[in-house]
Amino acid sequence: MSSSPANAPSPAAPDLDAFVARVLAGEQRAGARAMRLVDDRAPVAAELLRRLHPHTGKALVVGITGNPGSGKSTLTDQLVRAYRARGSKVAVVAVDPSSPFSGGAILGDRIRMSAHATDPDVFIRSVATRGHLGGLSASTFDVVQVLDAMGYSPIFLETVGVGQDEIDVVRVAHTSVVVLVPGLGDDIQAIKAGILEIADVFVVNKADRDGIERTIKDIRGLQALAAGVEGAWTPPVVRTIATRGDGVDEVIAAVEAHAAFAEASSYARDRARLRMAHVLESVVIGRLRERYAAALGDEATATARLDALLARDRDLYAEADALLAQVLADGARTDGEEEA
Ligand SMILES: Nc1nc2c(ncn2[C@@H]2O[C@H](COP(=O)(O)OP(=O)(O)OP(=O)(O)O)[C@@H](O)[C@H]2O)c(=O)[nH]1
Ligand SMILES: [Mg+2]
Repeated sequence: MSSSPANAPSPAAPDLDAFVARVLAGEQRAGARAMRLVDDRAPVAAELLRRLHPHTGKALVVGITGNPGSGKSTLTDQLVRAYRARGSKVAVVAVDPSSPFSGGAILGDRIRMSAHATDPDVFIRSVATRGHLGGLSASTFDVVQVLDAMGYSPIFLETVGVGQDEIDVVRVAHTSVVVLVPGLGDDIQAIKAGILEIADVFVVNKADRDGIERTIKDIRGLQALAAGVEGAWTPPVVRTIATRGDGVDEVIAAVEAHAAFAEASSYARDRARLRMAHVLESVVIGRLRERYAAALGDEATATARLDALLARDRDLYAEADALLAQVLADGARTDGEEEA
């Protein structure tokens, strides 16, 4: 897996040039193909991403996180509508950490079935866990890179839940919107579990339901508890009724205020650096994992290795060093091939 076979089909340089140009021109079919290549970890994917990278960093990437059914897709749909009305090219990446399907329809469904599905300036894509040894944040980042290079902005990342996987994915975003609903004590527990750390904007959706004041009070209470850092951003709390589009303009104002703050403040630059460190680490670890899996060998070889370790026939640390040496040697060889 790690060493791309020398005879693997990969577009010749002129083809790749033309292909990259089509992606950069924002052609949807070329973009979709680029994402598939990246998804399948095709031999050409690394070179493709390398060429797109200088053209990225322009998009506003907005994470939309929250418990199942909180209204993320409904809100995203409204945000897409509002940005389309301003003439922006908008992308939605639906991330489902629990789904084994890639490019699947699970989360994207509600948006895909909406009016935007036929709009050529709206790109909708799903990302799932299948086969992504680099983890979800690395694969999400790759998809975002392609969309960014294609000229989409904003790019919305819709993620289910508030667990560690989701928090990792949300780190790819510049601005994270956490969607809560009234009357869920568990929601507040989830906030304590780490969402406070990532929320740049709180949306309390379903404001047409009872208990909204209580939920807002709970969020404020948690914010007061969290030690205020000098120069830090205090996440605004916006109430919405996503089904009616109520409060959507306020969400956009809050998101853009955060983005402007992020541009200007050193605190935000530190956070951006942390985010980049996280992404860099995910990409490196992902590549190492792939090479490690290849070095471990097929199932029979791996089983024999592990049994030898279990029987103490082989030394664990010597085995680890040998595997590491092989991983690094494979890496050197693969890099050589890619440049050839
Ligand atoms: N009453 C009310 N219902 C809403 C509101 N926003 C969304 N809903 C409804 O809540 C349900 C779930 O909305 P979705 O947008 O699919 O929620 P989601 O967070 O994307 O759900 P998952 O993707 O399954 O996690 C739908 O039936 C919506 O119509 C709101 O502001 N008020
Ligand atoms: Mg949804």
